Amino acid sequence: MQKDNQVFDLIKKELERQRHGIELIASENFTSLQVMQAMGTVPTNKYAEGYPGKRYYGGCEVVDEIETLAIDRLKKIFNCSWANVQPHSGASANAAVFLAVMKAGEKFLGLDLSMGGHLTHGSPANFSGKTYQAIHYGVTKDGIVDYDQLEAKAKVEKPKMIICGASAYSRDWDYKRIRAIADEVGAIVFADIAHPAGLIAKGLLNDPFDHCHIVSSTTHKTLRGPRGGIIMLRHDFENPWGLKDPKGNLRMMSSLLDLAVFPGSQGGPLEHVIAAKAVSFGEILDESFTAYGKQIINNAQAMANAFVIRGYNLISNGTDNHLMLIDLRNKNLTGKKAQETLDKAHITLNKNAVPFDDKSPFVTSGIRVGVPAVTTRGMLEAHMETVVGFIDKVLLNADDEKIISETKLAVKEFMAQFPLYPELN
Ligand code: DSN
Repeated sequence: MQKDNQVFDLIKKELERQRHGIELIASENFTSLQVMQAMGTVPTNKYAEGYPGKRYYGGCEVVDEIETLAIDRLKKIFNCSWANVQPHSGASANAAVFLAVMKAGEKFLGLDLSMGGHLTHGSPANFSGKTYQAIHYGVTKDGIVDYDQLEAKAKVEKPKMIICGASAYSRDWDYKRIRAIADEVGAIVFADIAHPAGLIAKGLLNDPFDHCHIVSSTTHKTLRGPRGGIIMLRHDFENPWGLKDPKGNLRMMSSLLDLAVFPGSQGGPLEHVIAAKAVSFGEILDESFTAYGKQIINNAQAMANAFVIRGYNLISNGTDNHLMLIDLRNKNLTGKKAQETLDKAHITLNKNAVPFDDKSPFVTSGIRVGVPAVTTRGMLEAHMETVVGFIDKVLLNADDEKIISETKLAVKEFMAQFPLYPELN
């Protein structure tokens, strides 16, 4: 068969786009070459419904070894007793958690999407908001999770589950306090650590595992693996909520979650992606990943300072993790205009609602800026100053095509210092 140049030319074009641009989308990263290589391999041909040692098809002995290795490595990273590596994405992982724990119409509490939460934490547009009764907590005027509000709502509403975690929140979480609130009302605590997982993995942020009953994550953000999801338990438990499997049997939480992933919400696992997850988990276990995590935090703080010095208004005035949320209203710009203008200069980030935003989610008053990807490319604190300099220049001259196009050239030249996949051409 002839090589499909039409598709491979487009993939090459995307490689060049990634090489020349400054990637600041907080949820993106660059995997190692071996993670990508593992993904493009023969386990993609294999059906393996079920779990290692308990499959519905023959010929699963090798993918059993691959999946077991991925599970063992993941358990080691987070000091867990159980893990499921099959979810195709973070949203799939979260759907499985809901399926395991909640019945349709039951109540849960999550951070409002407009305050930094995630679609799967109860947005009316998502299964979580359509199938279950979502109650939301928010952040204070200072941009910090409003734990008092969370507590008050939990006491009044008595939710079955409390979700902590966010997709646009720059501060660490008080998991201990959330667990204490949950214990008072008898709720399950579910932490979605998709964003900060790589920092938690190396002990650089608070550890959710001892306080939260269930933890999910994506694998492609700060964990720097292939696109995918995972679910973990540090301590398995015979659940005190009387949760039952579809046949009405009481089961351990690990078993309910396994059933909720397969056959509850997914079919055959993507064993080639699980192989790539295993490779990335091996990289995380290496000591060098600690230095990577520390550099992410140092870069985020250097970037936050560089923005503040230039008069930008950071929600919560800074960051503890890999991202920051900037309110652009004092710069007379919307998030949409900022995103579109920066895109022209090959600086990629996303518009984002800020807490108490007066604009629609399609326009927004803010931008979210993250440093995991530029840190992977080798940037250090001093480079953050240069990057913020580019951003500021473009935003101050958002209608000046000449300045934007000059900045695009300067960005390309700057990025040449940080080669991306030099082995590929
Ligand atoms: N889309 C992801 C993010 O950007 O945070 C969340 O799913």
